[in-house]
Amino acid sequence: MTATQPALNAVAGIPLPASYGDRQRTGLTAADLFEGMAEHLFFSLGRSAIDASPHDLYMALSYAVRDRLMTRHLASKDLLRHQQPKAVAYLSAEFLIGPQLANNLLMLGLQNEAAEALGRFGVTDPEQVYSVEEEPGLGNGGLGRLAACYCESLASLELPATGYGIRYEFGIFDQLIKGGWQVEITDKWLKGGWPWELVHPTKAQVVGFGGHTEVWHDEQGRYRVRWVPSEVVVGIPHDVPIAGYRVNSCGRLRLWRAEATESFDFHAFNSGDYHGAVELKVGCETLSKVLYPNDGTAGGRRLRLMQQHFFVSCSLQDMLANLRRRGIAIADFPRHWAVQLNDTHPAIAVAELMRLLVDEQGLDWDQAWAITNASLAYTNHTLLPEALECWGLELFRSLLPRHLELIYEINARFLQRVRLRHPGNEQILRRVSIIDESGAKAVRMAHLAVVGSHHVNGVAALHSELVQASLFPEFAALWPEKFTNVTNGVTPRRWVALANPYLNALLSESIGPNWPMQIEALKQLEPLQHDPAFLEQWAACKLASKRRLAQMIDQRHGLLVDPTSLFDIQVKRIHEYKRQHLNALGLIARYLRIKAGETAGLAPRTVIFGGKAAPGYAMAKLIIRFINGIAETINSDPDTKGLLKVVFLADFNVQLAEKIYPAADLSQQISTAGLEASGTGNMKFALNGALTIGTLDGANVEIREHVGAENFFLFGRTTEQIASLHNDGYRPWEWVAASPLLEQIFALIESGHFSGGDSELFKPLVQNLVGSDPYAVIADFAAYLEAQDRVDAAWQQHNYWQAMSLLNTARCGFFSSDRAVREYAAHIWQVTPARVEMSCPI
Ligand code: F58
Repeated sequence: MTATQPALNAVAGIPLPASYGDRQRTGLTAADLFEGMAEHLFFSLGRSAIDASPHDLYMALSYAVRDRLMTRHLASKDLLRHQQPKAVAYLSAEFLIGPQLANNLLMLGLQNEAAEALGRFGVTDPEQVYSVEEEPGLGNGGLGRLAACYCESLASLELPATGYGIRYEFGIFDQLIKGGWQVEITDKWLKGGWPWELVHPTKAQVVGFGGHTEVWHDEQGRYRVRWVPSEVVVGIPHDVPIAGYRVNSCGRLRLWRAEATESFDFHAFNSGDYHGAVELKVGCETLSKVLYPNDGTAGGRRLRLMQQHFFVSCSLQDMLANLRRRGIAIADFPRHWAVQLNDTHPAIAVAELMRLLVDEQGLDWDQAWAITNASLAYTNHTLLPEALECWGLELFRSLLPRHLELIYEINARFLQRVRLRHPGNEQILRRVSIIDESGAKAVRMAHLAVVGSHHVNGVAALHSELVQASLFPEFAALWPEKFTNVTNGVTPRRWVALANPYLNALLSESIGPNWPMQIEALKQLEPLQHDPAFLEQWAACKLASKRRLAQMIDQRHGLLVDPTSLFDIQVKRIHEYKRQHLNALGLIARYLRIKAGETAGLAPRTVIFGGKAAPGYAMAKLIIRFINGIAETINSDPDTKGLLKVVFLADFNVQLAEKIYPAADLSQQISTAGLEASGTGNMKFALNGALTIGTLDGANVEIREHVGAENFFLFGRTTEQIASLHNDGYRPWEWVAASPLLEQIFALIESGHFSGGDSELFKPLVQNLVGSDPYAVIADFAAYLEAQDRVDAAWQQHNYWQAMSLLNTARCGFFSSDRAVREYAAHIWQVTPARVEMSCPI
């Protein structure tokens, strides 16, 4: 690569740092990177090259790469200042961005140069340096990872954007497996220093909590309300540059860290409410301490609401300050910011923006409401009732008294509209009200988000239909144009180009090196399904990824697996609706078949699981124990040799995922129909050429449509059939009694065969399945086994399998997050690309 110095001065007009132009800061050759690293080793880290550890080299290279992002970052900011394009504010309580170094090298086109520079420090395998990076686990799963993919696509498509969130000091826990059980360990991702963030204390914002409201009248005699919080907390922004793929622009993730102010609530203190005051003080200090695992337990709910308000308020104030700095009138807020609410976690934005506009800026209600409504849009990610956020009224009032008043006003005006449409229908009013009065009163955040947004979208076609038909039917009737679908997508840069270097090389050679930004080019692979020589290359790529994973399994778990066996993988959060236990029961059936000597037609398999259970979710943790019990029994039984191995890979995270998705032959997407909103792992697997065994759920439906029904192993009841199963009085114990196989499986489990003779251990799981089976595991069991038989049969025909695998990759371009982000941009945000003109080498 030749270094082309960006002509920043001429174009952007920003004052450049004195050292700009220094090759070690901005140059793009291996020699430049080497010099940059040497400088950072010495001056930023105080280390000499001779005794630099892999971590030192990681830090030095990261700083050198960050230098190169800075020119792009500043040029992008400058463009915003001068051209004033509309920008996206993506509000999300979670961003699971994964390791940064290797990804940024890919984005800048510096992978080879970095490898060479590291080579000059004596590093033979760059992975040894890249793998020391602690990834920021600032999310639980799919929702947080989606936010990260969208930030990357926004940057790559040159759409101006800021992702706003929380800089949790402790992210999602690290998972150990001990004695087959999940053990949670605190995630200390910041302990070695994290080189990718820039702190901006001068851009701090102040956020209030508690206290009371007061009425006053302004100079024009207008009725006004002011909120007098009892406690304030300061939000300090930490910015992470988000590189676009081979473009000059650079996006931004702005994460807020909470800091308590000096003062504490003297008023509450003096009035004798010492505990109240101290509690608030402690709460403020711990606001950005820890990410909440999604276990829905009551403990810590107060802190979670505080976290939500904290980052939303900081972010909205930041957007307003940004307009003020640029001399833009408040009325123009919606012309400059498209604010996306990633689920209901930031839904307090509806009330907070109203408060900022009405109370602080003095706008009248209608004007403020028009701005709020024209700015906000809401994405729903779940239909599960337990995941729909509601806040008890008393908790809400004690923390956000002014917001509750505003919500009552918003609700009153909204219900008035509903009343006009449905005169006398009190039932409808009760159903749609933002305040749930059916039991202990509570604020329904999803209703607040729907009322306050101009668009509401689900995340896959089926899910969006269900959002309208079963979750918000009354709202959809009232505002049909508000509801839409944007099927999720994943970035092909991280999930194929970076994660799968073997496939990346083959694709670049066969369809051209620009495929990561021109994903539809994957279609050109289709004719190659008939080319046996190409199919051999295709199979060789897969085998290389499987060998890499096999090595990792050996290193981490001391288990040898055969890379030529069928790699059958289910990785995702552990949850009953995702039905890892259906997979586990299927494994026992396979084991019994092997024990009975009925092995004809069985494909040798390595069945791999991975995923974390919420710490408070006992049944999910028992499912992990169950899988590990089965694994132990099967792996130690000589009869299974060469036919079946089972692995539970501990601590599934982005780093591990990058090794897993490329290595899969079969992807298990087996949730109960109607319950998985979309899934995104399903897309990562398919893009990497895995075939799916799956139900008609979430985005599986669309994956199957794209790849073709003949290249997808479908099974199971549909959403409607699941509903009628339950409506007709589902009695799973009768199904078990009618199936000799299921009887045998449960008898074996109850005998303690998978629990070292302990016949009690899995009782709660067995009782749950046989006694109620809320997720229809038993009802779908026979169909699942039958689909697995089809998998075995297809695996026997090597070329046929490889052709199906190729078609999965070729036809899944639709699931690129670029497509999804373009849909949001065109239909919801109304934002267009803003090109940073500086010559950037590719
Ligand atoms: C996931 N939701 C959906 N929530 O389950 C998945 O189908 C979808 O593909 C994905 O969003 C992206 O749209 C999800 O990950 C959470 O992790 C919540 C975090 C906060 C607590 C409640 C769960």
